[in-house]
Amino acid sequence: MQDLLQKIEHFKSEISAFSTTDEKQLETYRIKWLGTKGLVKEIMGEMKNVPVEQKREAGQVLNEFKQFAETKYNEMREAMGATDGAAASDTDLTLPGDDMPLGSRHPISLMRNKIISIFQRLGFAVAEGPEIEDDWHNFTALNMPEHHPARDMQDTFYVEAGKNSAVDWLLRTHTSNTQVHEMQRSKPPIRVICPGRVYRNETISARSHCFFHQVEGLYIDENVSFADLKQTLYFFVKEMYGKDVKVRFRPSYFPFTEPSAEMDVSCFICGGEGCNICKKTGWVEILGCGMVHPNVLQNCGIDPNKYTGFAFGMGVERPAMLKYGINDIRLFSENDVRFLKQFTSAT
Ligand code: 2U9
Repeated sequence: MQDLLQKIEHFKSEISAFSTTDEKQLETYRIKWLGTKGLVKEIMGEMKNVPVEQKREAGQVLNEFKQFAETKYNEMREAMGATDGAAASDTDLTLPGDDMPLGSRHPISLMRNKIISIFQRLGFAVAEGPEIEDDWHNFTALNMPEHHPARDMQDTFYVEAGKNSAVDWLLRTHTSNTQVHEMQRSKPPIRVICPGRVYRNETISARSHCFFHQVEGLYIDENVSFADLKQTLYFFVKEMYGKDVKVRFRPSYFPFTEPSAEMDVSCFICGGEGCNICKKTGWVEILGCGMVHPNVLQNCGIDPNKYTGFAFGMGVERPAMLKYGINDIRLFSENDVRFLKQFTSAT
């Protein structure tokens, strides 16, 4: 017992003599005296050697010593400006809170939203559909006969179906499945814009990926003509690329539209002079379009003798790459925060 008291006196004078305003030294103090393997714990352990009749007195002395070491620690900490012990009156509750850190929009979302908002102003509604689709909604309904090359295994990711499945399931190769669902679900007039992710079994490189994004549109009503298609797309181009861009249509082929066309705009990088982006042609292809094939209307339960319609489709990645100067399509899906945080948080 005498030994214990002497030791405590010795420790107390060591603690009294110590003072610091340095965080590291304070932490060293904490570990030395108050840590799980510190001297306070150690000396508390000596209680077991104290004779029973002296245990009460020893307990008091030890507890007092522990408080002494703790008080010293708290005093030094407070003197260094630690705030967690601050009294309520020190806190100004009228101060505005800290700003919440805001993320940024993905460049694909920014481009998709820009495209969508232009068509929304023309009265198109946004529709979304499933990414896992059956063969009928992705191909058959769209006038793609069973042995059409676009159905080849190399282009389409098929999903392994249950043993007794009567249908082939796949990852949609375009968002056109959504328009098919819309046509089945409602009657004309139909005016929808269908954004979403699509999948194709292609080798991944800087230029192409096995999944990418599209925005497609569909307008069906009585007397819808190719003139309506052109007028709608002219408006889109002016809003998207500026009023001075020129537009041209080239005849094309898609199984689901007839006639079909591809639309180019005068190169918005070089202004038509000829550069790498337009491959010195002065024109950049931006979308495909056409009048909905009567077979497609029929397949989806719409009378092709009463109604006509136009459709169009465009990729999102390429315009986003041109707008933001991105040279590798893989950056869009790698989720590298250093890449993502460069884009605005606006819609
Ligand atoms: C229905 C009927 C017709 C959608 C269309 C295109 C032309 C087209 C491509 C552009 C670049 C796909 O992302 S891309 O590779 N799309 O050229 N898409 S017409 O036609 C439809 C859709 C649905 C019911």
